[in-house]
Amino acid sequence: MTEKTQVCIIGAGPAGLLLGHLLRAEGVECVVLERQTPDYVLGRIRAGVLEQITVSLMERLGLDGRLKAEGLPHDGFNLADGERLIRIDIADLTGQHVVVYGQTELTRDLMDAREERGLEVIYEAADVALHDVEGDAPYVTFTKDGAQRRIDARFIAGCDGFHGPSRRAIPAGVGMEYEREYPFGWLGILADVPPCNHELIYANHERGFALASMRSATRSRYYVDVPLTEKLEDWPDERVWDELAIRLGPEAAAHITRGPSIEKSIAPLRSFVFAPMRHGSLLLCGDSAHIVPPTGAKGLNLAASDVHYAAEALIGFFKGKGGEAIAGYSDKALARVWKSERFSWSLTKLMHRFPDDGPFERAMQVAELDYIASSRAARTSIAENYVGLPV
Ligand code: RFL
Ligand code: PHB
Repeated sequence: MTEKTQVCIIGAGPAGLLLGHLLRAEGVECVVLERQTPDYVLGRIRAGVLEQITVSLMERLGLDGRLKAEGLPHDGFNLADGERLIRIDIADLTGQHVVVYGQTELTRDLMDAREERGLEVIYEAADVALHDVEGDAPYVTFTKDGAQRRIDARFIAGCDGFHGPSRRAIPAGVGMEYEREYPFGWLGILADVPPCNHELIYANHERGFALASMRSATRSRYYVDVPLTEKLEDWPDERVWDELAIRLGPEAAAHITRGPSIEKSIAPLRSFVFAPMRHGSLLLCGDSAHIVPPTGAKGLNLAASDVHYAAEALIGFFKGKGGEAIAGYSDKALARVWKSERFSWSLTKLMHRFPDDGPFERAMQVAELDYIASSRAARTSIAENYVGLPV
């Protein structure tokens, strides 16, 4: 069976669904192909902090009702180092704020609007493969319910995450991969207990990194960094709570409410960029083109800014601007990607104890934290990166 559309989007994570809705809102035809079921996609607990770009795309779509009602605006966050707590007052320093609203909820809002907005998403699409991406008549083949299908399109948007097939459809030698792996992962737990603080706390402790985050006034999300060799079985809930209480410092520890985890997982940390983000008729968006370590809360927000540029390019193309609209996509997206990569990498280096670090590296961390604590300029630099650089 062969179908025809203007844009075939691969992946129905936040990038794919956002792009699909933005294109449909401007009358561009598209189909989204997703390997997993909707429940599986919603079961992945990931990002929690939204920048203004992500909020404004939801506003533009008129899908921000629940986000406005249930999202928690945060005017600041904290860096903890042993017993001291350095507050980054992002509202005072930048005049902006971030919104704590889970990626799961954002994805659910986009999923729920599919029918009303006429966005076709084919879930459980197996063996997705991209063809002829270099020319102007690319197509995608896949299997659904045992039947082979084909979608012809003018463009393909690769929104299929780090492990998806889109980036791999670009011939070797065309692009360049920049990569840095970190010698630890984040072990995260989600629990239905009130958060220990009304703002996020990123902690650098001699036993390792910890983050206190939340999803609501009654649901907390916490992380500790662990060596990559560690197994989840070795981390019963009590061990995680004990470690959090030490690493987050005495003030936070006094307010931690313990409870059974409803999700627990270990995610490796990586910095990765693939450039360029377009090859012929294939545009890459989100994690398919780049990964940041979660320390800066940038991954989902970068996916949103890519989608902003990709929607502008594709809508421009179909509204008569032609190839010129598409030509600038990669450079525009990458300019913002590299700045977020830098911020995520530098905050990761500042807040984690690396196995090879000696007293000198630790002294550099202490000096930098002292500088941040004493300099409004230093705090402004962190705050403006945290709320998100201009699009
Ligand atoms: P996704 O969400 O991975 O979605 C890709 C989709 O493509 C599908 N797919 C395929 N579909 C069809 N055929 C195939 N062969 C396919 N292969 C894959 C997948 O099933 C999936 O549905 O990528 P997208 O849309 O680019 O979104 C990126 C974000 O998910 C990611 O950057 C963030 O979650 C990163 N991240 C955070 N970002 C933030 O902005 N703020 C945060 O606070 C934050 N915290 C985090 C995070 C990521 C984490 N982990 C687990 C990696 C915390 C953690 C722990
Ligand atoms: C989260 O709540 O999951 C979260 C918050 C901030 C980060 C990373 C993850 O930097």
